[in-house]
Amino acid sequence: MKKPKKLRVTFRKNRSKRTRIDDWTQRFEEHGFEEESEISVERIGGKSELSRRRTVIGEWVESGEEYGFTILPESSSGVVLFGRVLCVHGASSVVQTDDGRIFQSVTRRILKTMSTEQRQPVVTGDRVLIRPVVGVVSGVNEAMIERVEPRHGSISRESKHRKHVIVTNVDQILIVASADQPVFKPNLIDRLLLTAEQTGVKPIICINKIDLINKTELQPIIGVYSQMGYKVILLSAETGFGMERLRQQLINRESVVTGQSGVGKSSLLNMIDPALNLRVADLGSTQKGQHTTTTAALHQLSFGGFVVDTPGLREFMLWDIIPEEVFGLFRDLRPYENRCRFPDCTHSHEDDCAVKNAVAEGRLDLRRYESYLTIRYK
Ligand SMILES: Nc1nc2c(ncn2[C@@H]2O[C@H](COP(=O)(O)OP(=O)(O)OP(=O)(O)O)[C@@H](O)[C@H]2O)c(=O)[nH]1
Ligand SMILES: [Mg+2]
Ligand SMILES: [Zn+2]
Repeated sequence: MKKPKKLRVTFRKNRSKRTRIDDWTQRFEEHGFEEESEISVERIGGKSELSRRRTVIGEWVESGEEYGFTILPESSSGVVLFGRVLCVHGASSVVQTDDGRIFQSVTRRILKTMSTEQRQPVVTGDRVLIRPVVGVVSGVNEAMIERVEPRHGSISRESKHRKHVIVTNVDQILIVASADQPVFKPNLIDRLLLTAEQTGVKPIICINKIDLINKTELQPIIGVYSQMGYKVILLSAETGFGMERLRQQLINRESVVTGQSGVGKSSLLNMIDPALNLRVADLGSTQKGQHTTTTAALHQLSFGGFVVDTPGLREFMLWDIIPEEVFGLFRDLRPYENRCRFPDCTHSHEDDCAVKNAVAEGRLDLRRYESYLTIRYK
C-alpha cells in the first residue's frame, strides 16, 4: 500500500494566476463569510471570483480496493466529528457520531465530483468526518459529510452493469440460506463465498429454518463446507436453535448479513438482539419479489459490535471477479491447479483433467464442481 500523499488542487474556471491557500485563508478571516465560502466551494467553475480561486487540500488515498481523493477539513471551518454511516437514502445519509448522536447528513458535492471512479461517494458502513450544520430550526441534527475514510472489507455486486457497493468496513459476512421456504440454494452460498474469498471478509454460513426439515438431510453439504474450513451454523429463528452460537460469532465484530429474501435474516437478528426490533415478513406472505428489508442499514448490537441487515438478493451477480479468477477462489478446487494435462485446461471438456478425475473418484464434491462450471461459464 502506498503512503497517502497530500495534494493541493486548484479549481479555476480560466487560466488566471494561481492563488495560494494563504490568500484565501486570509480573506476568509477578514470577512468571515463562512456560509458564502461553503456555497462557492460547491459551485466549482461558478461566476464568483472566489470560486475560481478556491484551493482545496486533500489527499489521494489508496487502500487496496479503493482509490480516490478525499478533502481534508479546513481548520477554520468549525467543529468536525467522526462517525459511521448507518444508511443511505439517495443524497442523504444517517450518520452516528462516536458519541452516539444521530445526524441527517448530505454529502459535499465536491466529494462526489472528485470520486470519478465511484458511483457511490457514501455507502452504508463508511467512516466519515462530518461538520454539523448550525442553526437548524427543524429540530433534527443536520450535518455535511466532509470526508470519507478509505474503505476496507467492501461487499459489492453488479447492478445494471455497474458496481454497487452494498456495505463497507465489515470484517465478516454471514451468508444466510434457509433449509426450506424458500428452497435451499447452495449455489448462492458458493457465489457469496467467492466474494468473501476475494475481499478477505470472513464468511460464516448460516442455515436457518432447520425446524422445517430433518437435520440429517443437511449432513452431507455441511460436511463439504466444513472440510474446506468454513464455519457452518444451523439455526432456527422459530425455535431459537443455534442462537447462542450465532451471538458468540457477532460479539464485538462488524458483520453483514446477506442472502436471499425471506430466508430469515432480520428474524435471526431480532432473535439475538430483540432491541433491534427489525421489520420481518408477515407469516405466510411468500409473495415473490417482495423485500421486507429495503435498504442496507447498520445497527449497533447491545452486547457489542455492529451488524448490517441487507435486503434479500434475488440473484447475486459478482463484481470485480473475472472468469479466469473463479477457479482460484474455489477453496476445494484450488489445490488441483496446474495438475491437468493441458496447462490452459478449463476443467470442462478436456481429457486428463485432474479436477474431473477428482470428481469421478469422489475426492471433489460433484455439486461444487457443477457450481464452478455454472459460475465460470454462464
Ligand atoms: N419456520 C421458520 N420460519 C422462519 C424462521 N426464520 C424466519 N422465518 C419466517 O420467514 C419469513 C421471512 O423472514 P424475514 O426475517 O423477514 O426474512 P429476510 O431474510 O429478512 O427477508 P428480506 O428482508 O426480504 O430480505 C417470516 O415470515 C419469518 O417469520 C425460522 O427459523 N423458521
Ligand atoms: Mg429482512
Ligand atoms: Zn483440468
